[in-house]
Amino acid sequence: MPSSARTTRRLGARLQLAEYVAGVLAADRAILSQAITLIESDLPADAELGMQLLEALIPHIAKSRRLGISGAPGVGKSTFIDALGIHITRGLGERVAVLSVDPSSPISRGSILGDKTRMARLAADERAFIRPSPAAGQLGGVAPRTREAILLCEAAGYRNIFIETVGVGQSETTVHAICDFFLLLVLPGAGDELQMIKRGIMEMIDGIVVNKADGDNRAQAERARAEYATALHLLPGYGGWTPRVALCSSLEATDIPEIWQMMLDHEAQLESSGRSAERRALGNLQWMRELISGGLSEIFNSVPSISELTPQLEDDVRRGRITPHAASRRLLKAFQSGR
Ligand SMILES: Nc1nc2c(ncn2[C@@H]2O[C@H](COP(=O)(O)OP(=O)(O)OP(=O)(O)O)[C@@H](O)[C@H]2O)c(=O)[nH]1
Ligand SMILES: [Mg+2]
Repeated sequence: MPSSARTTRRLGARLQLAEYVAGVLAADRAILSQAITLIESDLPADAELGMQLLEALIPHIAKSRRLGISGAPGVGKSTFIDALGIHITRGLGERVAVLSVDPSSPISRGSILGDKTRMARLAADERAFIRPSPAAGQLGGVAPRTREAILLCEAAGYRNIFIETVGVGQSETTVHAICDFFLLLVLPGAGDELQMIKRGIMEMIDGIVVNKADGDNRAQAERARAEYATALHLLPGYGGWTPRVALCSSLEATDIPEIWQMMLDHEAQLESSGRSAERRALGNLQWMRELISGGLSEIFNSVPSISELTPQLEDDVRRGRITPHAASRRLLKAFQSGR
């Protein structure tokens, strides 16, 4: 390595493109992590280098299993991923990458630390790569660059990629578009969550795990499973797949092989019905549209008259002096004449 590269690494600055490429392809976890930091950066110079890196890696990207794991805070997502990850690495000899998305709230500072300790066994396994990323205020429940991070992990040869997100209602659409299998973790007392699921996200779910089905919770968990199964049964399913419900104690690592088998069954079913490629294709389409929306708002906000007008109009909307509709029309008009 040239001495200049050593210096930049020591300073925590950027590496050369070739170093990133070689490091990611060699599955060097430190460099993979730095590569994700690069693609998460908003600095223009990083954006350019990040783009070059992705382009250089595209020919090496192999299809992985992308598993989205969502659920309310504290339901046990990290503990579950630790147990499932260990089953896959130690039990099956395959590699696992975990991208856990942190909602960047004050509470979440604890949760990043919590994630590290709750995935302690997996973190110590050399076949695993764990990377928390801030969600940076995105409603999607995914980090702004989760898709790019997935591609980097795929280029590094991770066959299984888990994406841990906190379920916030709306997040599921995006997570669903990114993943091949969307798993929702719930607690034994079904109630509220069942209502939420019925209202909006039922169609997104490929499987439900009733977690913490241990000790005194077991009987209640059984009842919850029956309720969820009834609700899921009303769905038409797709590609010949009907979502399933499983019980699990992540703490005691029970039923983990069965839950992994559920994903494999789903994979086989969607492959045979041709829906697997379709789901990826739709996800890519959504990604392109999101990139266009993002690009358009950048162009919009870079017009001087817009940056001048926006703070005042936002304040007026907040105070109810102008309707959101009228404010948006004024801004769009200013945009059209300002270009
Ligand atoms: N009894 C029991 N406790 C569990 C189980 N799974 C997780 N827990 C506990 O529940 C708490 C939260 O677990 P986490 O794995 O951090 O939950 P999480 O969903 O990742 O939480 P956030 O990332 O903060 O949203 C911890 O105290 C775990 O030990 C389980 O199967 N049974
Ligand atoms: Mg967690």
